[in-house]
Amino acid sequence: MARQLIDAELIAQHNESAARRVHDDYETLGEQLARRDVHIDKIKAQVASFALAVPSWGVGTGGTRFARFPGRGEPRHVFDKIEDCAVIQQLVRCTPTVSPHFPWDAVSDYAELRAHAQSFGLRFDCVNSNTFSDQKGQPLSYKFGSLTHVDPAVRAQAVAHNVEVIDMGRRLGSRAITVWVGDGANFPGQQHMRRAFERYLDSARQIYAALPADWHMFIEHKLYEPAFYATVIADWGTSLLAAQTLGVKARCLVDLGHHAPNTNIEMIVARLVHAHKLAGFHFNDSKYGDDDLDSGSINPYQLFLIFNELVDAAQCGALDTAPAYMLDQSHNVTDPIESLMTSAATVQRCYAQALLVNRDALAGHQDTNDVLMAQQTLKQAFHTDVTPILQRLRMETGGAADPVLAYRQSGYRQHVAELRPAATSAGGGIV
Ligand SMILES: [Mn+2]
Repeated sequence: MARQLIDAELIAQHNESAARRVHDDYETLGEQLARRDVHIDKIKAQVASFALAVPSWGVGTGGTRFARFPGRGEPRHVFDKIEDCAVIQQLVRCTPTVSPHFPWDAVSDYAELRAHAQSFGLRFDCVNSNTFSDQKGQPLSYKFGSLTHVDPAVRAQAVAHNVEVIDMGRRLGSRAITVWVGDGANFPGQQHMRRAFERYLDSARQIYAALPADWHMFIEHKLYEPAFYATVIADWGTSLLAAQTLGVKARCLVDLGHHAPNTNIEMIVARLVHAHKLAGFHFNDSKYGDDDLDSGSINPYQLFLIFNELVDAAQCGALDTAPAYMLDQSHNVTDPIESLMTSAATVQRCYAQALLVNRDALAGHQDTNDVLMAQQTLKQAFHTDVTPILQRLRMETGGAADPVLAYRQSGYRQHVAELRPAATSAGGGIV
């Protein structure tokens, strides 16, 4: 039995007060879906197997380049972060894994950390390296790049860090490392663009060579920032080129915020699925750039359309491995636990909605060029409120009908605020 940080009795009472409403709403939705020949219990069963990881850095308050406003009871170290992740999982029941980021989550005893997570029923997802900022005591600086630096000694240091992260991940039971580099140029002429990419490939090959047999290397692209003029791994095309050059264990990770506004991300998904190179996602939302806002807060339809591609690919047998799903957000003005729970449910919601797409009808409309009915077929699924499915699922698995309400009722934040003195300088770790 996993340890529980929120009183199970409180959750039971919370669910009891919601039980009648959820029951009636589920029955009503079931009747609606039955008229479309969709069996609600089958959808619920499919949604039950959906899971996504919470990033360890997500439970701390983020910040911008202007300021960071610390929240109350922020986690002081990775053990506290695991506890906050455990609260999220206890209430939403679709976030059973944590994605750690090094060096911030480095510890002296990885067996102890793994056992700590396991005591809450949590496992570790992809590990993340950091060569985008300098750490105290680090011999060589990444100011002018890491894996692509002109100095071979800096590149060697960056490679060694990634290899070390793989080793830490191996001890934690991870199966993949996500590599994002901020390397690039801020001004024209600063960097020889072709040679910088060749240096990247040379460094990446060394990381790739250190992967255990059953591991993957996820390459995360990002359009701009901190390099404002030219980023070495700027887009999915460069990422795909690198992944294809490195080998079968290398795949492309899509962070939704790492694209220009209005980029058709669902089409990128379709291309990567075609190439058998889709690693997975960092979910977030944005209005202007890499805003790191809560998933679905700005453009939920885009999130739905991404899952529409994923569900179609899965049902066609086009996915050779299941994509890795993770949230990657920065919470500046909300309680991180509340944002992460809401975002997890939002991603889960889009998956459920994508399952409702009438694919036979859609294929028929596509084949007859019935444009209006094709898009209406997608809209019908997107407009369906699947809340009762998500609520019932949570209630059946020990979670809360309304996770944020139950969390607030629990007083967890006030409790940890007393236990955890205010941090003066919590580390970063947002990519
Ligand atoms: Mn990311």
